[in-house]
Amino acid sequence: MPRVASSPFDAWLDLDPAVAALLHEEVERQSTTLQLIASENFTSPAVLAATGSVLTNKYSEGYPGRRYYGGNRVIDEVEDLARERAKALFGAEHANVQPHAGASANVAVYNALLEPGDTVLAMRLDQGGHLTHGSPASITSKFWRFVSYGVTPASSDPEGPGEMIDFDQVADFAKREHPKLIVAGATAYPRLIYAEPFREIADSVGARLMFDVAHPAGLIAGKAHPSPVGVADVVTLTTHKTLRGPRGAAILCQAELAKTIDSAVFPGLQGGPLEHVIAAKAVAFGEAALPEFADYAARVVRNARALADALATEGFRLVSGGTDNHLILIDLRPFDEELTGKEAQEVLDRSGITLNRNTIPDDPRSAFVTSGLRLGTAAETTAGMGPDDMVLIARLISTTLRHRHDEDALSNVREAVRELCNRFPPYPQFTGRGEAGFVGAGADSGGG
Ligand code: DSN
Repeated sequence: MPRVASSPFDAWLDLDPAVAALLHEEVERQSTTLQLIASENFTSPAVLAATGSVLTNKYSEGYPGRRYYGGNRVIDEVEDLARERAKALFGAEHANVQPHAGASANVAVYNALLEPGDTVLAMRLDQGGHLTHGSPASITSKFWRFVSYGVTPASSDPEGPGEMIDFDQVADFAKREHPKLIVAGATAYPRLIYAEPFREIADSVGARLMFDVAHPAGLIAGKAHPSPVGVADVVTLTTHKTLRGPRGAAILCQAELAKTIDSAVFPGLQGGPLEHVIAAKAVAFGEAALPEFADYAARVVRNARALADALATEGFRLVSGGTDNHLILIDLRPFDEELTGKEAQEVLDRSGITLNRNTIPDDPRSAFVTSGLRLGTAAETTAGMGPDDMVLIARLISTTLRHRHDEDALSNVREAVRELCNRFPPYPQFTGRGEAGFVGAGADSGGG
């Protein structure tokens, strides 16, 4: 494996060459293939450094000022900094930065606000929701009684393409089922979700409102999307998607719920917090408060629109007709009735285009096979790509899928992908290729 002078892996190459080699391979993969998974991003060197720090050595069960172990003076400052930055960034009264993942954050909120068997109204997985929004495959459905809402049917009417959250259904189900909690938010819904209509429905039936902004958290922080903080009772978010931080999550709430939420996270659900990740969350919250992050969030949305338009031009049907956020959901059936999401994902992987298969609303195929693809622009926008690059990406996706049995065509696409990625290296400091700089700080290419 080539040694790169500036690679942070060099320091311990001789300590564990096997793992060092794998890290090197993954840097190469991320740098030479297109990262279009809607829930991924490229974090900054500062986020990486905090994640790989000595804070991983420390046990700190409890909260700042109330720990069960000694030696937490520095850790308390780290966690306080993360909490204060999260509160300032989102305008929240209270922040809990300990959840290890979005799934744990959601379960902690249910644990805080519900008794076993209580009714929750949330979006169904195949309609765009999340496993923890009550999927039968998730532990959440074993402890609480979930009723699911979905999106309106697809329509060919250009004035109203359909596949938007069905608020009549939300209101009807709320009236009929008397949920104690309504959950807003999604993982595969390309449209803006306002909190206010959910608040109105929740108030009409005396329910609490939780808004899961795992996906658009960075768009909200960057003011490209409106914030549900202050409208919803509780907001859960992940820190590693559009927010561009380390893998993890946080919960925001009003002061009156602070103690209940904190106790539900620890000791209710988790043990020792990952303070190295909490330090990296603090870094990410700090970066997201900078003016250039607002520019980044706007560029993510602009790129998603450009990619959506270009994919439509290539003949793909887009669920809901387009996008308002960072993600796009393709219904592959009109493009090619035989082509499943699974096969499309696999052949695109061979072309160097990384995305994920996804169910589409009322998908006739299973969640393992699917009829859809989900794409997002958060990562490649961080790398500096712009709208013209999105047009090229749409063409490369279309070429790959149309010529998926033609090895020469696939290898031409792979080469074009490599050339495109070479122009936008996410981690030049690790590969020695391209100009080293702060990832994501630059404006997009403005074109080609
Ligand atoms: N796995 C996440 C996503 O890709 O959206 C949701 O948990």
